Amino acid sequence: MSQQTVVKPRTKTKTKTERPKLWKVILLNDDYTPREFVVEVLKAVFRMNETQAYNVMMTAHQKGACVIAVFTKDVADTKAKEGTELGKSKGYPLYFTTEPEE
Ligand code: TYC
Repeated sequence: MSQQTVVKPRTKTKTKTERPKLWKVILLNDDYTPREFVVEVLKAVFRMNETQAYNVMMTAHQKGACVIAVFTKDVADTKAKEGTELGKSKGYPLYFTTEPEE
């Protein structure tokens, strides 16, 4: 008795779901916001400890900007706004911006 293998063609289509792009939150340096205040904002908004916050603040201070972390777009926008608003509430030009990750 001969055997035959029947191969059925695939009919279902698989949809590949791409992961959402992540966005960087970037801290920009300025000449007026006190260092200690920048550290407090980083701790409050980005849940950093004192050392992490100090290092990020100093990097921005020395290089002009520092990437803080990456988030989904919504979260990145919200956190950047929160940080910027905290500075504004004290009359400081502290500024956080966002940018898509490559
Ligand atoms: N450059 C500010 C100062 O000398 C401190 C500072 C650091 C401000 C980082 C903003 O993102 C910043 N007082």
